[in-house]
Amino acid sequence: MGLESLAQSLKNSTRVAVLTGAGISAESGVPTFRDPGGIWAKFRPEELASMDAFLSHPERVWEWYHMRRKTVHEVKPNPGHEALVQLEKLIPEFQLITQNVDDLHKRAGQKNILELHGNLTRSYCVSCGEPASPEYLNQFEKEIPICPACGDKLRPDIIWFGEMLNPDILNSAIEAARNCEVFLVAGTSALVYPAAGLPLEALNKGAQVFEFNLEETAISHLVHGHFPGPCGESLPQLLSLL
Ligand code: BJW
Ligand code: ZN
Repeated sequence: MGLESLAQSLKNSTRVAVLTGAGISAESGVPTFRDPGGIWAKFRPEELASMDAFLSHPERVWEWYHMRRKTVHEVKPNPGHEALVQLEKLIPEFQLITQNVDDLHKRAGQKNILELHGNLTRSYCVSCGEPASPEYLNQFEKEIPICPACGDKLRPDIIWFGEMLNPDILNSAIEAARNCEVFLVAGTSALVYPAAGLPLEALNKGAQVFEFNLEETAISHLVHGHFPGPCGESLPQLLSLL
């Protein structure tokens, strides 16, 4: 199915959900996880994004997160993020579901967002659970941030491998996937679960599912349409047809 047919389906839809991944922020200058040159090209995920890694090398894990916070602070949302903000305004029931932790959807002006994997600007204490403000966290540029309440280590408010997603957020995402008429998937390799199961939930309930990605992914053979190319171009192109 082509972009024009998708635009027609969107015009006839009241319930639309969109799942995004690292690829939508690539054109802003945020490295992806699994592409050549992406974050995982230099480090294995378990070496950084797990509680085991944090317990054995908290300074290395924080160094990585400080570096990423700096990167996202220096970049801006791109036309892909902006097209989704415009799409939200046209659809009565619109749900954006993101795996990204970079805050760029919010900064672009997106309203209805479910952040499945947390957010780089947030942190909380490993002992007392107290969250720290982004302003407090910003005082730390290299070292391990310390909880202002109890003095133990803060950790990023990010879902690491082997950790449960927030059940309320995940359930809302599953509900949106099951209830929508059209489900768009943009810039994700669709390898990491449970997020990668959402397009399958949508398909099972009879939604039309479309993918925007540079490459074929784990779900490309299942979807109703695959739009190749950078989503900073393809998503605005879709918007121009609405
Ligand atoms: C473009 C583009 C452009 C580029 N335009 N496109 C075996 C089977 C099933 C599940 C498991 C399993 N073994 C283990 C698991 C569970 C595990 C999992 O799924 N692992 C898989 C790798 C197999 N999942 C979990 O652990 C989750 N928790 C869980 O399951 O809890 C229950 C449980 C508890 C206890 C024990 C077992 C289970 C938690 C997952 C949390 C994921 N967190 C991460 C890291 C956070 C760290 C951080 O960000 O700081 O989240 S992983 C990392 O991957 C990050 C991302 O959100 C996530 C998804 O990546 P994404 O966004 O798809 O990026 P890429 O790089 O993979 O892809 C980019 C895509 O964009 C590519 O396709 C490009 O082509 C494309 N692209 N430029 C368009 N311009
Ligand atoms: Zn504390």
